[in-house]
Amino acid sequence: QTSQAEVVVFSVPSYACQRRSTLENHNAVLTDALALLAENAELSEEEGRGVAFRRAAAVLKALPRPVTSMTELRGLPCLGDHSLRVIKDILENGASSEAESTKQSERYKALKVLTGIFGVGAKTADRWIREGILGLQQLQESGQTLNRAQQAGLEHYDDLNQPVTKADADVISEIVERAVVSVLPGAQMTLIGGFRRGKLSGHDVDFLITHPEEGREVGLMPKVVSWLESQGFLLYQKTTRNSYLESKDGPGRPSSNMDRFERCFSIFKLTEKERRRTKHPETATENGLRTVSTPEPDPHSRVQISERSRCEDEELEVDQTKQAGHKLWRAVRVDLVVSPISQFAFALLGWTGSKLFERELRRWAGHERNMSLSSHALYDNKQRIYLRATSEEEIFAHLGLEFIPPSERNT
Ligand code: DGT
Ligand code: MG
Repeated sequence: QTSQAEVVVFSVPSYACQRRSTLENHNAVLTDALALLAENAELSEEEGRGVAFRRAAAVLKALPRPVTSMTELRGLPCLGDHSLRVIKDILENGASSEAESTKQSERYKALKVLTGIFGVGAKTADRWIREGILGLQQLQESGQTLNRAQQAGLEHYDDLNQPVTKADADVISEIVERAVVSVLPGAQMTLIGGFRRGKLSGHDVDFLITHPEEGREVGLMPKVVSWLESQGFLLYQKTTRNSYLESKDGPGRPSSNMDRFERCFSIFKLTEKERRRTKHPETATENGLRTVSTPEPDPHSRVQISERSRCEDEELEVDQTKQAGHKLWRAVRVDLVVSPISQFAFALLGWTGSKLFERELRRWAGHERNMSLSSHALYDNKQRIYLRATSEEEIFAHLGLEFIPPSERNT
């Protein structure tokens, strides 16, 4: 005997930024299917449909246990007719026929392969597919003109489609830290993106760099890039000015700050030697910030001894690796962002993700608070003022939201 009260079991707030979403997921079968349909919609440039599936998946991810019947979903937000059909199909038949047929479709497979090339987006992939190019071989034979990013993407295709581990992200953190300390003592760098949210793997490694004195960060990116280049760490890099004003994010930022906010898309060459060098990365401080001006406390002699024994181990291991025919390095996508300290909290919040969490924060700000949030600033449209913040906590407070730590932004 089931009473009405027992049927309504789950209660979930409608905005993802009001929820605590850890990496735990009790409904992976359902959310995998919805994520696949979301991805297919995004790759077909049907953004609205993509977001609808992403929101539905996020609600299921927030549930404390597996869904077993449709009645349990009553009253939950963000579950549209289409998503409900997909869920019903899975609960009744064990799989979603739509997700399965999408996964098998030539078009989806081709879109996946082609957008797997760094520098190739949905538009380019679609054009190629219409020209009959469905795979890498066909692309290479087609004589299509590829830009520099796409050439690098094709060259390092296998590596870049291999997940980056947390361990490798830590090694790259060390390298970026060395670069930053060499070119500007006192500068600070923070691991952002999925790794800041505690993910154990990712498609790239993202860093935010700043300096506690406003203005000192100007010109920092080219110096960091030159240093990395001179040390042979970069297989590819393209630095762009932040294209915020060209994006669809809406108003929100004084134009004087615009030329201070730069981004570098790069491909790192991560060698076995670097991996060994960084066996025990320092643990980051609570907010993820590391001041890079502090010198290592190790006495010189101790460093030398450990270097020597490490070198011997290394030679042996390198020999073994060579004999096994393995490549001694891998390519890794790395994104660097430089922000002035006055915008640091906004940049940190904006670049930690997840993408849906960010989208939901902006939607909440606009629809519920009449404010415009970006990675640069928070503007109150009613009072017509910018709201200052030096921490993520303050931004959540301005927005009237409970603070959600990075590890619970895995929507
Ligand atoms: P991953 O790398 O696939 O494991 O996952 P994430 O969460 O690290 O995703 P990623 O690296 O694409 O982006 C990290 C966050 O940075 C994402 O939540 C949103 C933000 N983000 C990415 N691209 C842009 C951009 O062009 N502009 C702004 N404002 N934010 C961006
Ligand atoms: Mg990332």
